[in-house]
Amino acid sequence: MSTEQLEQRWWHDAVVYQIYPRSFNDVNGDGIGDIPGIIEKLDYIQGLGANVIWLSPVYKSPMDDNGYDISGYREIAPEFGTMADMEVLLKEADRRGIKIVMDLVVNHTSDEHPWFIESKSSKDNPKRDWYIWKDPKEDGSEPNNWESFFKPKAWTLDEATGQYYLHLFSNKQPDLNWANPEVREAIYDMMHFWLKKGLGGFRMDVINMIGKPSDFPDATIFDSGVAGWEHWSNNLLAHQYLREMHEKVLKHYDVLTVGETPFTTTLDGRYYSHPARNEISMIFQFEHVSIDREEHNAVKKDFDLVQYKEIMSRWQEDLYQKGWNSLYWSNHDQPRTVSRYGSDSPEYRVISAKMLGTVLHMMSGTPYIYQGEEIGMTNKHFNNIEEFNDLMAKFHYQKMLQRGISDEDAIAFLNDFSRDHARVPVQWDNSEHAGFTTGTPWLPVNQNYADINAEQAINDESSIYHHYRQLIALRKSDEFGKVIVYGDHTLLDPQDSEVYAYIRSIDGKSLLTIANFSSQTVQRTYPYSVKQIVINNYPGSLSSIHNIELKPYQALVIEI
Ligand code: TEU
Ligand code: CA
Repeated sequence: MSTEQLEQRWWHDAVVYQIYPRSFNDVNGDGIGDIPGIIEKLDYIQGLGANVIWLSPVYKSPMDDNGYDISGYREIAPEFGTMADMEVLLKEADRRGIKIVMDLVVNHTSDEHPWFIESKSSKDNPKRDWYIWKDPKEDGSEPNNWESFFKPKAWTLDEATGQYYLHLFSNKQPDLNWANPEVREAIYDMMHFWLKKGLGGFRMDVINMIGKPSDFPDATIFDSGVAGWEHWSNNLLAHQYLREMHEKVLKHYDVLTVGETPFTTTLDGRYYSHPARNEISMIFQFEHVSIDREEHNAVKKDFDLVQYKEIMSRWQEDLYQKGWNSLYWSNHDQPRTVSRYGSDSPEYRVISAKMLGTVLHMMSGTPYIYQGEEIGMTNKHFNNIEEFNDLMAKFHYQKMLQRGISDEDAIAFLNDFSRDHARVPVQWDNSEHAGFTTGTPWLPVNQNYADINAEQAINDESSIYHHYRQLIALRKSDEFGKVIVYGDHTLLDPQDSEVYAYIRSIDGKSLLTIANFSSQTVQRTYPYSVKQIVINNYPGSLSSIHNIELKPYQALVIEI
């Protein structure tokens, strides 16, 4: 198929930088990152070359889940700033050619949202049906056996009215009832409110979970850690609501929409992102961030490059001309990229972080960079459960102990996978608290900030930051932009467990990416002639790849 068949959209060659506001940059010294702090760093993001910012939630919230529990959709949380600050951010970003994508968290609200307060107040309140209320079973127990991501059960009893309400996340995050058209209208209205301010789009939190089957059947699958998912993820209702949302809201704006969608296959990916289906631009799939852990049994598995390549290639190929991919190594829910997939040892941190960036940024789709990834920030060591902040870490810890896992093993598992790793403040310079705040940071900084910080990275031409800058520039370049954005994808040597090599091609132009995921020097042969080396994370040049020696974590992009 040719590119002509896929209508070109502005977000096809966009590069997104994700900001988790609480941990990004604090200007008023209260220890919490804020919107003025983001404005202060817009030049930094522009310097990197990203042209979209995805802002994790900044709305009014009691912060049970750091803003993913919203109590006012049209208000800014005071700790982050004011609506006036938000408008300045939009304006200042726009001046730099950067669009702002906000988080849309509408599977649930906070239990402190006025809608829920009304809904809870009595069984005949007009907003009762805005949330999902059910009578107990005859024995008084929960209406069904669904589990929650953050609690043992997905239902909490309201003593006053004698009914349970549904929450797929914490009990402070009640699920909205999307079956009620008034709820949907209220959400669409709110989306117009923000889009009219000039927003570049939305990242839609767990948007594949908004459809709940009306009979609320018991779960039948119990191996994922969240019983019930086969009923509430990716069902036809979710697609129907998204198509309605497109019709009533999205089609009136030229925006980027990305759905966060755990439990998805590439087929689901097509249904969400094929332009002709009028749903959303792209989704975040979870297959590749699930391969090194089994959350249900709290088991860490070895990273298997062969499996990783199989997953990524399948997404590249199955969505080619049939949808659109998002590309990410990390976000605010995942450990740090270089610690997880590369090496955070002093010897290999920089080189392996560049390798990982290269592999991702040469693929087809829209790349997302998580704050700090571009300077190779690493996981932090947490000594005990008190040092973790995230409600999910605390819940998993309890769950692990109940299953007979030792404190030591539970802490080790969290040190590999806790969401807190991503939420440790960004390291800006080598002053106290890494320049994140002049006060006391809400979550202590990683002590390696003297070596790893943005100021150092900007001043060092050979830093990860400058490598990312070059990768982004390639995607935007006349010479290679088209093949990077629209080329087809061919995986080489699927069984090679050390080297990831793939070719992107279009209109007779081809780029070969070769990346050594191991800390060994390896020999490989590729039957192509070298036109030019496009980028290389090691110095030096080469003229042939017929017998090439790949250094530890070496990554090259070659025009062939
Ligand atoms: O995450 C949804 C989700 O599936 C997570 O619980 C995921 O399983 C976990 O974070 C993986 O480590 C979204 C947001 O990204 C997350 O921050 C919120 O806590 C959650 O929704 C509830 O809004
Ligand atoms: Ca602040």
